[in-house]
Amino acid sequence: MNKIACITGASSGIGWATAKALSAVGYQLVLCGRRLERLEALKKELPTESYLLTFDVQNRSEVETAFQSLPEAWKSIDVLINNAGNAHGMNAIQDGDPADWDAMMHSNVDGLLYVSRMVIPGMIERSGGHIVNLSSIAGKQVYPNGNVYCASKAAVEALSQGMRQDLNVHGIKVSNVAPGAVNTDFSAIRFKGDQQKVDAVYAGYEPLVAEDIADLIRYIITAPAHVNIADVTILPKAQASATQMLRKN
Ligand code: 8X3
Repeated sequence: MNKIACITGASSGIGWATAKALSAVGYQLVLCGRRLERLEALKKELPTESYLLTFDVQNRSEVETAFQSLPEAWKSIDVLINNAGNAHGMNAIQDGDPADWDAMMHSNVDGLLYVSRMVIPGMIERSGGHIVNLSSIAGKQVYPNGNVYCASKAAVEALSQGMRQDLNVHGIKVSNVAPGAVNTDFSAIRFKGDQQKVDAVYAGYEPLVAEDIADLIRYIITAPAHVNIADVTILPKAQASATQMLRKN
């Protein structure tokens, strides 16, 4: 029987590309997102079977109801990719919009916890599994005006370590993936559609694309059973740190 991987935030970007990469190597997929029509479009592109769950990771009761509704054949999740999350706004701390703070902390931190809490008990029962948490270079290095986004990803870093420690005894691998600049709709969401700001983020160098992260995730979860790729930072060649980018005009 094929292994089952569950991907949150599958309706776009890294989640979408990861679904394609894992399906291509035979995984059946539980695809999670808020937009059913996007998940349906993705399902049509995949060579393996998938099951769709629509919910908002920020809403704990929606998360619980969605996972409780999984048919028996889809309950045995082998791999969980905690990908859902985003940045909202980029301001000095005194100018930050508390609604943006809530959105980042609720999706990037609380959402990851709610989903993990629904999936981990089954992994423990089956004495195995693999959780991949999508962090960011922002979780390792704070940068000006990144404040709350950086804090939310620093929390993901801590949770990856904590999960690895608590789940080690149950034979569950936990991996942390920290990308730098990836050209998805990340910046369009962060800057609320301000195209000038979006273009400035990716100007003058070749950023990563979602498929680069998907390739890495595929590698991480198909590594030999005795290997755990615990923590990877993945950057464009032009990027040396959260704030240092080699740009050419
Ligand atoms: C995305 C990378 O550098 O914009 O998490 O924070 S960065």
